[in-house]
Amino acid sequence: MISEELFERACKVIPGGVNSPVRAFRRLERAPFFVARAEGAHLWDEDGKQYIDYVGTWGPAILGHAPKPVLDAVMAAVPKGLGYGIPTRVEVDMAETVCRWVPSIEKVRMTNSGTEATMSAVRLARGYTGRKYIIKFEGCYHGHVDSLLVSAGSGALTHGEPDSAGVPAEFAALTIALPYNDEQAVRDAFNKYPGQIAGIIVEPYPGNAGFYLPKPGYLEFLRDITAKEGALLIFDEVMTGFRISPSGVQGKTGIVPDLTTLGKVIGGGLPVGAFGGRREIMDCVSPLGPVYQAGTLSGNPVAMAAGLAQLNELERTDAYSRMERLGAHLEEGLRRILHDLHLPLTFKRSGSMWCLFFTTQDVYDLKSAMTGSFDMFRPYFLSMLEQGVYVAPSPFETGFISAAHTEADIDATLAAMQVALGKI
Ligand code: HOZ
Repeated sequence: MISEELFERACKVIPGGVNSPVRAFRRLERAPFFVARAEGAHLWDEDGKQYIDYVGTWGPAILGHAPKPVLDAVMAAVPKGLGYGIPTRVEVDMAETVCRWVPSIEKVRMTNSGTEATMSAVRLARGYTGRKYIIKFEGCYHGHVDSLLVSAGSGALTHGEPDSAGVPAEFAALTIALPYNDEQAVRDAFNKYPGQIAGIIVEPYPGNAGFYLPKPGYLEFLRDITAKEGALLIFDEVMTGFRISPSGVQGKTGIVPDLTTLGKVIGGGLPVGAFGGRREIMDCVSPLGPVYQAGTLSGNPVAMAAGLAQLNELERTDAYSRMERLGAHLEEGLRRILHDLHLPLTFKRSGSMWCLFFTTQDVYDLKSAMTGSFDMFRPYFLSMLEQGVYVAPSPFETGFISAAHTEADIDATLAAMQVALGKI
C-alpha cells in the first residue's frame, strides 16, 4: 500500500506523520490515506482508490475540488508574480466583496489562516475595550491561538488535549470557558468580572465538537448581553462564513456581531483568513490605531484571486439552494435508515453542514456531544471508508456537502451508510 509506505516515511520527519493532528487517523488505529488528486466531490488516494468526499478540505471546497473558475483565476494570476508585499487591486476587490456580502463588516483585514484571524480579533477586542478577559465556549475551536486553546474542540478534543501543554496558566487565566447554550453561565461571568470582559468569541453554529445549533434566542441573548455590558461579540465564522448563507450564520439569523472572523471558503483552497467588523473598531488596527497586526503574505495576490473567483462563482450560480437540496436528501435518507435499523441516533444539519452523533441524546453543547460512542463511530467510519466514502475521521468534526456533489453521490453515500450503520 503506497499510503502506508508514505505514512511510514512521514512519521520519521513530521510529528505524527501529519501537518495537522485532525488528519491523523491515530485514534482510529490506522494510517491515513494519502491523496494523489481531487476533482469535484471526489478524491483519489495514492493507491488509486476513489472516495466521495464529505470533508471538503475541512470546509474550503464549497464548489468541490479544483473548480474551473478558481483554477482559471489562479492560472491567470501566477504569471504576474506570486506575491509582492505591496498593495494590489485584487485585495481591494476582495475587501469590497466581503463588505458587500457580510453587512456587519465595514472594514476587513486579510490574514493567512483562520487562526491568525481569531488571534487578531481577540487582540483587537482587548485593545478596543481596554479589558482583558475573553469568554469562549467549551468545545468551540478558534484555531491554535494560545489563549483560545482552552476547552477546545477539533483535533485538540479528538486527541484528548483540549487544554494544550505549552499554554502558561497565566495566559489561560484570562480566558473564561463556559458551556455553549447556557445563558445563566454567561450572566454569572459578567457578574463575576464586571467591566473586565472584552468580548465573547463564539462559533455561532459550533462545528468542532461535531455540529450543533444554538437554542432559540441564544444568539440574540449573546448579542444583547455583550451590548449591555460594553463587550464585543465576535462571531467566528471561519467554518460557517459564506457557507450557511452568503453572509454566514449572521445572514441567516439576522444577528449583527461587532467583529467576524473568516477563513476556509474565502481562500478558494489557498491559505486565507480575514477579520472585520464595525469601522470604528477596525480603525483601532495598525497603522490607523494602536492594535498591531501584520503579515508578509497577507492579501497574497494568488490567494486573493482564488478566493475571489470562488465567491464570484457562488454568487453567479444556484450553489446555496443546490447544497440545501442535497443536504435535505441526505438527511431524509439517513433518518429513514436510522428508523429502519431502530437506531435512534442524533443527527444535526444546517444547509451543507451536518453531523451524525453516536448518541441517542439531544446534542447542544460539548457535554452532550461527548455522550457519543467512539466504539460505534469507529466501525461506522472504517466501513464508510472501505466503501469509498470519506467522512471526517473524528466524531468531533462536521460533514460538508459541496455544490459539486450530485444526487447520485448522495444515493451512493446512503447505500454505504445503510451497510456501515448495520454493522454497529
Ligand atoms: N478547523 C479544522 C478542523 N475542524 C482544522 C483542520 C486542520 O487543522 O487540518
